[in-house]
Amino acid sequence: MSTFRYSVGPWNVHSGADSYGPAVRDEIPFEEKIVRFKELGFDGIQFHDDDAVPDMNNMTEKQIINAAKDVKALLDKNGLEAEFVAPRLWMDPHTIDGGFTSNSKEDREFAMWRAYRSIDIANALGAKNIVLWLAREGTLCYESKSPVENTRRLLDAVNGMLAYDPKIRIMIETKPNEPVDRSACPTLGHCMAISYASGDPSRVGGLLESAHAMLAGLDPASEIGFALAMGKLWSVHLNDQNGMKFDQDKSFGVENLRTAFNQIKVLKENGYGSRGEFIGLDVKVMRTEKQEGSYKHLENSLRIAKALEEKAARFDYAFQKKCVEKRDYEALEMYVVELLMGLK
Ligand code: XUL
Ligand code: MN
Repeated sequence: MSTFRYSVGPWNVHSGADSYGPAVRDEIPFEEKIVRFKELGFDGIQFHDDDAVPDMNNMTEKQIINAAKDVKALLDKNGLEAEFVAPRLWMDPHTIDGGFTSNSKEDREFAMWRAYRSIDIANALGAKNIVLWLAREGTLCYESKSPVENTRRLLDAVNGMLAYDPKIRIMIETKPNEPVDRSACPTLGHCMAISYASGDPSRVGGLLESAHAMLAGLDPASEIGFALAMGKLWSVHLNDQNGMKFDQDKSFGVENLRTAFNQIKVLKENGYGSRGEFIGLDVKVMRTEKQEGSYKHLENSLRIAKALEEKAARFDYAFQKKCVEKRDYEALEMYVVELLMGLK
């Protein structure tokens, strides 16, 4: 029995286009994805603002809210909960140079408009959280922006959102690079600093993505543990990554099984999920997969995560304690590897 509720976003099933080649599979309609997600065993859906309301730039504020209410009805019909809404501040002509940290005042205002609309959409969907993946908040050319001003602008944007709605919570999804070279908020440590400097630290927390931590040269389980210790880990994007290269969004656990185990273990040990948190699986199927394999990465990631939940439940804490007392970490390490190999 799984102790966690799992979530997924519509972008996690996609047609395979990348920077070097076009789509290789057909687009699957949004409604069809929602039904399939439920069948696969997901309980939560994650949204970008324009996943929920596609043509929002050309709609009034009232039209946006009404369109989001239709999506809420679709979720209700399928027994699904909306986990968060994230303003998609990286696709638009207004956000070429970033949103909150853009050098253009007009573009910064556009970013705030999208952030406020995202809060409206979250409220219509019944989601308590806004996610900020700060894709283009940073620099391609280092001297184009001041790192001090970037940080202050980010903080102002967070404070603006907190003031707009007295209940909404903001989770920063940290990432050190890609698509920018140097990001304004690369790790959960930076996120915690923004939280404590904000107008309401109790409503600003973090979302840790495994691959993003690895891109920063950090261990995802330790990043998770750090934010848990602060009481500020409100979501995760579990996936995997082979080293420090482009963001691969591989199925959870397929490259770094022990690290994956330790992410599940630290979440489980600290009661993650007991306050309604979801485990998001931010994974992408390989471009080589055919149409019928469009959901295979989600099935595989769920299977691996649940199998690791079982391994974590069987972890022998008495043996661990003995090893620690004797300072025999070789024995402890061998035990973990044998557990993962099915030899224990
Ligand atoms: C980007 C990433 C995004 C966010 C949501 O690296 O992880 O999918 O999770 O916008
Ligand atoms: Mn993510």
